[in-house]
Amino acid sequence: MPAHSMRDLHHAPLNGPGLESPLYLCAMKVGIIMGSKSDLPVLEQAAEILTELGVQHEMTVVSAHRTPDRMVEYARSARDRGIGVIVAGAGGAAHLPGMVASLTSLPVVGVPVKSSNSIDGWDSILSILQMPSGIPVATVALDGGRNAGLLAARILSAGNVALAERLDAYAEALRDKVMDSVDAVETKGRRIQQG
Ligand code: C2R
Repeated sequence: MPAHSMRDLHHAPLNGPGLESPLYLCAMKVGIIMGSKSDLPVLEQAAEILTELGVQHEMTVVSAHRTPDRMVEYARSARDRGIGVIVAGAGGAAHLPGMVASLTSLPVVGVPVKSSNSIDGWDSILSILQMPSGIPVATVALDGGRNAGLLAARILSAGNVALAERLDAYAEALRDKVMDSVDAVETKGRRIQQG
């Protein structure tokens, strides 16, 4: 088992590895959970953008349906383990994000996953989106792992200037990329017009 395995939550590190590392901008970390290992290609996108932004995170499998006791333990212990936001992804009858949100007052970002048992993703979207009043889940697009990571970082940036600056730089880079494509498309248009 790896040094910081989340298999047994009782022994999970309180503040995660390398909290003091200059690589990390934020003392709090993001907890990324998924209903099944089959969701990994979507949820690892959240881990990737968080790494790019310098936000520490941990990732594991927790299922409301298949491991209900583990889900309760995960959600109840999350705040004390240094987690500030939970990103929860699941497909099909996706009860995991909503159930986790009912067990903790931490913000939960839900990621609907178009899984093999899904009816085009709609079952997952609606079961994560249509939460009863009082228990919010911030739902991103189908398979929107990257935006889930970005939203988690934005939530943490509310009290963190360095992280906010990094998010601004990320948005600026996106804008530059689009402006490069504007030039390329307009040049192509002029060439077509000139025959
Ligand atoms: P398998 O690929 O393991 O059969 O799982 C998972 O998130 C996955 O997308 C198929 C799909 O079932 C989902 N699952 C849930 C929950 N647990 C697993 N929706 C839950 O607790 O909500």
